[in-house]
Amino acid sequence: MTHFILATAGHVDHGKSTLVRALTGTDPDRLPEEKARGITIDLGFAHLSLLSPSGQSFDVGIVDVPGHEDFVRNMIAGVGSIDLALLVVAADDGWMPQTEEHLQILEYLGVGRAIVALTKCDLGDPERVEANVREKLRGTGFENAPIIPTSLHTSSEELRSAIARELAQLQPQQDIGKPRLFVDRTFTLRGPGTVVTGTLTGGTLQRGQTVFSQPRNLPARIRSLQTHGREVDQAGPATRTALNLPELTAKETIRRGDVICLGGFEPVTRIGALLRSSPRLRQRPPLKSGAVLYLHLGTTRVSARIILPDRAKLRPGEAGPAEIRLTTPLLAFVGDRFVLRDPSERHTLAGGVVVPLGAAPLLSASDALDGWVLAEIQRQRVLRRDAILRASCFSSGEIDAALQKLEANGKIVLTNEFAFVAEAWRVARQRAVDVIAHEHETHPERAGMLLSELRAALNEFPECMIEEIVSDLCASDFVKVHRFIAKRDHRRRLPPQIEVIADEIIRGLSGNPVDPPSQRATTSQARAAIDFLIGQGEVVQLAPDVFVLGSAFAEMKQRAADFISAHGRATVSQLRRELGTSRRIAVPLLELFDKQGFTRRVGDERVLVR
Ligand SMILES: Nc1nc2c(ncn2[C@@H]2O[C@H](COP(=O)(O)OP(=O)(O)OP(=O)(O)O)[C@@H](O)[C@H]2O)c(=O)[nH]1
Ligand SMILES: [Mg+2]
Repeated sequence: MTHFILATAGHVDHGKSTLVRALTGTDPDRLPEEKARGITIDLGFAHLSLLSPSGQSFDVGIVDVPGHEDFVRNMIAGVGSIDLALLVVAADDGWMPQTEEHLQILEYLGVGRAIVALTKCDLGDPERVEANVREKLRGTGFENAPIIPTSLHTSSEELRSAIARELAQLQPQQDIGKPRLFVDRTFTLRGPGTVVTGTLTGGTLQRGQTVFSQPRNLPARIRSLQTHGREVDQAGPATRTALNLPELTAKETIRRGDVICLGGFEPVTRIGALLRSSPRLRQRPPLKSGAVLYLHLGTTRVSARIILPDRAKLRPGEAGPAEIRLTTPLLAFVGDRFVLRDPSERHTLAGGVVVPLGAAPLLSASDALDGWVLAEIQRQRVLRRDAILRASCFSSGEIDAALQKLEANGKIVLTNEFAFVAEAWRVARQRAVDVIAHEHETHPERAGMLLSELRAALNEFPECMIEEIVSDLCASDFVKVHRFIAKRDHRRRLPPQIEVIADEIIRGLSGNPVDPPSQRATTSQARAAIDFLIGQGEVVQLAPDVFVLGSAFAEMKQRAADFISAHGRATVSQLRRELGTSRRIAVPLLELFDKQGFTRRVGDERVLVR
């Protein structure tokens, strides 16, 4: 069973609702006012099961839209995520203003396929109107759409098979793991409570799942769900779905225009866009930069200021980038299509697609995703891989493929977790190599560069980038030793002027190795010399100014071990006497032994740790 959504379109009174009733047996006009006036005001819904010529079964959710020019807003809400349009033209009336406007809206919203139903063939001149319709479709995406003559008085069988033939050629909507239900109706049932209905796209919703109503980010659990009046455990893309969300109280908290989705998405008040104005449009008024218009996306309509960065006006037939500032937050995914209408709601001025802010206009659709991914990373310089275009109409597989391609083209650098702009990465990495080399040159006595100093030297780059660069360096010619990073071939050595001081220190400690005089390192050179000697193991530091030669330390350790094993335990003064040293040396020496886990203090005595 493959699911599709079909919506009607076309001028008022051309027979859309009559056709839906003929196809499905359901009268889509459900409001008393609609029945009274004989026109459709709001969206109507029906359901059709079809078999394709090859035996495939299709489950088709049908949305019937109003044709009257006062209700274009409702029409747009109905055709947001459909697979196939049924464009209705009455043979006695021909191509009319809303036939044209609806056609443009379908194109702006990216509807790829349509069937034209030529209705009221019992009244008009079908041949002449068909030729005219064919003419009108020339140059649009629906140029080759089948035109099927129909009438109230004849069977709808031919139309039914035309629909099945078209659907058989369609790619079913993808499950990208990001379900969104664009709410078009909410009502409250005594008992179950709030129910919302809408067209589900982009993924699957399940019973028991916690969802969020956007843009107000209200959490709710799905107690039950239905498609076409049947209770189901889950619903997938391209299904008309009803959700029972008892935690939301319908009237105040949820209404048409809201979106039900999973967690992790945030509504925005600024979006990037590429706009397109139909060449067929004789637009009055023109779309001017700075204008405040209505933006229709999904089932919602919000007021928005349109900024055109590169032109004063968008003329018919033109396309260009825009920044859109919204007066109320909107959940918009990159890749979403929308329509712009003038504030008096008389004219459809343009259509567009949501892109990352700052994305350059792209001509070829095949590069669009790569360009959008790159724009996202460029805007932030670095992004966690799992955050890139999360709010988009693309699956994580598609985004990952785009990342690999950008990496292969040298535009970005990828690590397990992050994506970086290649240029920033290259600059930062080179800076790291340079500062480490400089550190080795100016301080050859040091083990390397302190990582904290490296971070400080690169502080204009993001922390995570520095961490990844350190890992990258250490995978090649660099090593990390404790808190230092150094070139793998770095050998510590002393500059000549410090070597003289180091020699003096060694001489000072050698006179009486077990009880040498204190050493106070007052100059930075003396400190560098001592650090070096400690690093090399030539000197061991016992207390702030107390040092012994490494060899003396090893010897005293051995003698202490022998003495304690012979006696089982020993006091500080016993060991001081045994080692021939002073309390000044013995006390910190034994504390260091304790710290090294060589001895342990028991009362006033030391024992050996086994
Ligand atoms: N003679 C004739 N009348 C038709 C035919 N199809 C529809 N009608 C009539 O045309 C009128 C309008 O039909 P609807 O189906 O309500 O038209 P619609 O396109 O849904 O109108 P809106 O939803 O208001 O835009 C009704 O009175 C229908 O009975 C047809 O094939 N032949
Ligand atoms: Mg109708």
